[in-house]
Amino acid sequence: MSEFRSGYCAIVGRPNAGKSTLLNRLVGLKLAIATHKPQTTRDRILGVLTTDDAQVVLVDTPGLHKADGGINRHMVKTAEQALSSADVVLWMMEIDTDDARTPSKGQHHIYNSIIASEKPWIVALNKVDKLPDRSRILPWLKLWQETFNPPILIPLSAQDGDNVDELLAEVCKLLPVGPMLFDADTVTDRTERFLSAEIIREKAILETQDELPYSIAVTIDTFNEEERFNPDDPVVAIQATVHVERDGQKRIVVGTRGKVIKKIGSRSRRDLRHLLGCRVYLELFVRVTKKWTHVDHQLREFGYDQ
Ligand SMILES: Nc1nc2c(ncn2[C@@H]2O[C@H](COP(=O)(O)OP(=O)(O)OP(=O)(O)O)[C@@H](O)[C@H]2O)c(=O)[nH]1
Ligand SMILES: [Mg+2]
Repeated sequence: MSEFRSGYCAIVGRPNAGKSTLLNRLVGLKLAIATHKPQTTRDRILGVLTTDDAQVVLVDTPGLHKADGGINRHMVKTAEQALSSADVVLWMMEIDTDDARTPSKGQHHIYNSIIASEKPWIVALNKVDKLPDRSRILPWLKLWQETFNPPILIPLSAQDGDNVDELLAEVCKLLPVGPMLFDADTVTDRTERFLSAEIIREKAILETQDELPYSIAVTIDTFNEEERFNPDDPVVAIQATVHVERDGQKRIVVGTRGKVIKKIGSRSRRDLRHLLGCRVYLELFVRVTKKWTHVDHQLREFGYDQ
């Protein structure tokens, strides 16, 4: 029998590549929120996957982008730290057009960080399902092979699950031999409180447009589990605040006659019920917390403390 392997695999890449979607797909649970908006993930999120032969601790990270300070700085630092403490680096990029696109400056920057880290690495070319015909993948593979010469290059679809098992097998081979790092039944290091706030943030992003998503933060004010184990009617009661930076943004999140915030609430409730496994009372408040994305103490208060 082969020896048990375990370790951390950081999933890094440009914003919107599909990192969080892949984490969820591999773990088989929705741990990380994923939206069409770049820069959705703001924190490191672990997803633990235990098989008979290995335990992979997947580390979802914020997209690597040019950071101008504040929340962006926190995001990039978080991703860089995950990369430097990983055993294996999985670099995800997305196929966004039919024709192979020359890797950008941002991609070269990521390549340099990976090489500097001296870790084993794999490149995943995500979103192959977007190609009208699978043979269109060949120019992408050729271009990426010629530009970066990665030791392993795998085309896949995190959304459909195509080739995802093959990727996982390659990651496991690169992990060091070692014992489990987490209990076999652990799936994440994040609390239900954190995951609940993220679900609400996801719905707020999906229900609003343009630049607003970048200004949204969600805090959980109360998380009452008193009735959670009541066999007749288990329920968790949550009060949460959606923070925005300006009055105009508050008006958008609330919507005419509260239409938007109500929609955010009902969509959140559905996912929260799934996460918590019981009925959920959810009360949402919207508050203007001026320029929170750039104010240090506010960032810390919201948990963005890198
Ligand atoms: N067609 C297609 N879409 C995908 C695939 N994987 C992810 N997406 C979509 O791409 C968008 C971004 O996905 P995320 O998983 O949030 O990407 P991310 O890399 O985590 O993004 P950030 O957290 O912003 O860095 C979402 O709308 C996903 O549904 C895929 O395999 N195929
Ligand atoms: Mg993400």
